[in-house]
Amino acid sequence: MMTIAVRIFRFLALLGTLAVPGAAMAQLAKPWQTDFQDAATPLMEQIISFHNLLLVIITLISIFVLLLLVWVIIKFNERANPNPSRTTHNTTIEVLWTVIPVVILVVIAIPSFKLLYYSDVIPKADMTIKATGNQWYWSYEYPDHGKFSYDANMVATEDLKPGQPRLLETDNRIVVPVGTVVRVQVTASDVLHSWAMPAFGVKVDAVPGRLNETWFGPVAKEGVYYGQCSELCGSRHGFMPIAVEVVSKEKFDAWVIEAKKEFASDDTGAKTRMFAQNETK
Ligand SMILES: [Cu+2]
Repeated sequence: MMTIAVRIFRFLALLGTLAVPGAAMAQLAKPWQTDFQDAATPLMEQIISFHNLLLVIITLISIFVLLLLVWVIIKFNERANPNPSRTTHNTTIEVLWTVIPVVILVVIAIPSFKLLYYSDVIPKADMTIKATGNQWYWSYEYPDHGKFSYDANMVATEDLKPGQPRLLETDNRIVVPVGTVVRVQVTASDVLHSWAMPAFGVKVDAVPGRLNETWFGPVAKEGVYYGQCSELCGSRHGFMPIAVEVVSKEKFDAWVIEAKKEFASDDTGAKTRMFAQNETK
């Protein structure tokens, strides 16, 4: 039963993705998508399996309630049952309809708390990135890799290169090595923003004057992953996307050397980055 419900959902989601030509290895929301993006990290895998568990539970409860309603309508309407019973108490059924929901809630609560702590407690991270939300772009720092920082502005529709998704591509991407656990520190310079990356299972508020922390990884596959600001932050809220490029360790080291030169110290002007021109593989 569980797998059937999940399969129906996955099939519908697949129908949605089939309609999109050539989106290849990039991870982004697709037109008519109904399900999650594919998980790129262990955390997102767990979020999806928890979602699937809940989906089965709510489906079963809904079907059960529907059947009860149908049963009552058919069996106990005025015509079928002209002399209704005068029963007001039934201890057995009252105990059951108290205990069973409690058991269901416990079944939900245990994996829910496990998942909550797994996502909240930051494991030993291999590197740190600091993301700052601005109206309306993100800027990034790599405190472990030297003093450089840069801005990531959305690529306007008319400037898109073939393969670059509209409203999601940035002129400078975040670059991280594959198979790495990354700590992300998130803050904002003006208003509330939110750094969200669906394939990683990450969404954290960017609050002015406060440093929030989250983490992602290890990302198993190289590729480009897309997210967006997920807190209403002003008129261009929908135009400050997040693009994370996961590359090999060697490519990352080469990028760091290049980025140090290009984005040295306080130069945060948006420039075209070394790999930014590589369209989504
Ligand atoms: Cu924002």
